Amino acid sequence: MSNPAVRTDRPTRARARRRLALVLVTTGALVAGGTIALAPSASAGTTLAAAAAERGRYFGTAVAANKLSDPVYVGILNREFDMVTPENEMKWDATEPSQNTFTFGNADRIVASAQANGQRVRGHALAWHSQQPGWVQNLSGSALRAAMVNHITRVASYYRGKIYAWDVVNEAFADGGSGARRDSNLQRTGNDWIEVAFRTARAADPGAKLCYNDYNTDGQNAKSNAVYAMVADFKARGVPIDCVGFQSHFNAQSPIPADYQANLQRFADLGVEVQITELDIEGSGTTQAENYARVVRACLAVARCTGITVWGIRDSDSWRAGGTPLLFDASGNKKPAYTATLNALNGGTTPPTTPPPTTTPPPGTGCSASATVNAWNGGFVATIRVTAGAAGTNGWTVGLTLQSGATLVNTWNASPSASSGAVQFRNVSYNGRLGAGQTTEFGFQANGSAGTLTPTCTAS
Ligand code: 9MR
Repeated sequence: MSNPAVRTDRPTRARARRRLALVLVTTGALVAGGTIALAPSASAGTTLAAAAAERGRYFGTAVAANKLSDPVYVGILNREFDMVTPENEMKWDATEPSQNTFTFGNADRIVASAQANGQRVRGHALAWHSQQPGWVQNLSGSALRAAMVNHITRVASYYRGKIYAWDVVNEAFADGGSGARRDSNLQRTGNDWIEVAFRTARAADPGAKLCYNDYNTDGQNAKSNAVYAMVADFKARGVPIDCVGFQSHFNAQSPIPADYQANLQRFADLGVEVQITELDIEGSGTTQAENYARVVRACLAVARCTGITVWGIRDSDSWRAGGTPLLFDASGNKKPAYTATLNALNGGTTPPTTPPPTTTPPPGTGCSASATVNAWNGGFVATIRVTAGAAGTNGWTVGLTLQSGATLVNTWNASPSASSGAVQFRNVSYNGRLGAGQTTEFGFQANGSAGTLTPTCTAS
């Protein structure tokens, strides 16, 4: 987060490259005639964050402010994770305990710790029916709606530029087969409360990705179908939404759905990022380990699944401590689930979803690019699809000219040369090589108007 105004994936990847360089030095990789001989295993990340970064993803954890003085906890946190979600400290009861009086002390401690350790932050959660302070629980109608807008504005403005993604709205749909909204005081202010929350968050923190987050939406069911319909509607109408969070709290009663990956994929196909936001899986030993590996493989198989967050560090830190659902035991030792997660991130035996071409395609000029735009008043998100020609690509650059007054806020899966005017978007390390006819997508968010975007693609 060195420059929150124009963020790309580069800080994380740069960190990963530094870690990789360290691994190469410490493992004594061969350097002959200026060429590094890199066996496949030599690129394996040795921590969750490094391994995930090698795959273009983050690996995060929920953090509790009152544990930041525990050296074992902090040691694991800063060794293994590159994304942090305050577990309770950014919720409404914590940040606005009485109306218009804001308290950010504990949340600030987590953000400061993350920044000091090169980690990004997921903000959780701006609008939710639970963990509301008493004064909110006593409001209704237009007074509650105004309080919600004020809360989102103040909290998201306070952290403006410091948050990778906000869980703008949490758990707004009912369980069971109804596909209805959850009844709550917020819902009773009017069905449009969710889109008002998203528009308010965009105005307050335009550089942050804005997510809808829920549980029991991990497979295709009536609840996830209802969320899917809402996201599709928001995309169609230009309501700003960038990501959907799948909490993924699993146990015997709520196992990993067989169609977990397919469900992530169908949301991704709507043009939003998908993120696994609160992962924990009750169990132990090899069964738990294999379940963690399944989740990791599902995310890696979905190009727009940008990261995984586990809901705590040690089993003893979990909201479900009795179910020992996390990656480290109470003493901070790595469990089999940790090793399985790391191995899965490092590739394991998982077949890649888009196998790289078996021979290096000759350099060619052939690729094409097309743009789709979701605009709202004052900003837009563009998704650019790159398609390789018959020769495939070893790398690509997409050029386009932003309309006067338009400025890049945030770019994913590509590296921009400038933030306004004529911009060259260069591939990042993991999406430059495309086989003949293969496609990949990158995107960006900008302030201002999109106008007509005419991307041109050059392959190398
Ligand atoms: O882990 C959180 C726990 O410490 C709190 O007591 C609880 C209160 O509601 O919230 C837990 O986190 C929840 C998260 O904010 C939203 N999804 C479900 C999580 C587990 O309950």
